[in-house]
Amino acid sequence: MKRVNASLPYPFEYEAGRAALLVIDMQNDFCAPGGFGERLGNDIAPARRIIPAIAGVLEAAREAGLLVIHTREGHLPDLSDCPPAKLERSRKQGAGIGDPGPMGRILIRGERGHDIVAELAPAEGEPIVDKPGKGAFYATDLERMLREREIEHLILTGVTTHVCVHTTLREANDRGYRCLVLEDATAAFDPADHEAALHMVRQQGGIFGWTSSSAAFIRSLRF
Ligand code: TIU
Repeated sequence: MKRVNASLPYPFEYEAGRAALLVIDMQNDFCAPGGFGERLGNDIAPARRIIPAIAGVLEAAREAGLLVIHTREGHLPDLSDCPPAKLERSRKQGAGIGDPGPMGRILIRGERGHDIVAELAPAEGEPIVDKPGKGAFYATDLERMLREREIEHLILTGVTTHVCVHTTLREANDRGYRCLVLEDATAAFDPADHEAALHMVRQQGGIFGWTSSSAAFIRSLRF
């Protein structure tokens, strides 16, 4: 059993063979200029800043043989998997899903904006879960994938802490997974949203799970 001593609200224990690292939506659409995130009116700098921390966690996780799963938010080219409500709001905000942008059509599968940033490119064999929503469980094979591999613990990284990371965390928590959110390997466009989201994880004795630094998690993997 491995143990993250410095996690909050108390030490997080896990078995490496039953843990998976989730890298959530580290796509050009959220991390690069002209993508969905920036066009929604956000500063994408916080999303870019966590790339090195995630790269460090990825390296340690791969070395330890943890299952690594990447997710991407996006829609089919014909928008048939995009709820009208989501589409309407994106258009009102000037970030119309499917509209042309500097990296191809916004938030559409197969376009450059939809790609994971080069620094965090998935390694051969690492599953990529394409999701139409904020949560990684809704309308995807993620749960089957995790059950097949008898995964019980999830380590969450990526963007944005209060939207796709939190939705995935809540979906996972209700399914019985024990979740650790890495504080410096997740980001929101507004740091206040990031801090609030982390607070919500660990309040009430860890109502949704645990949080720790990525260094504390990496230390736990190596000992
Ligand atoms: N991946 C993800 O968080 N999608 C979002 O739309 N996030 C926002 O904060 N808008």
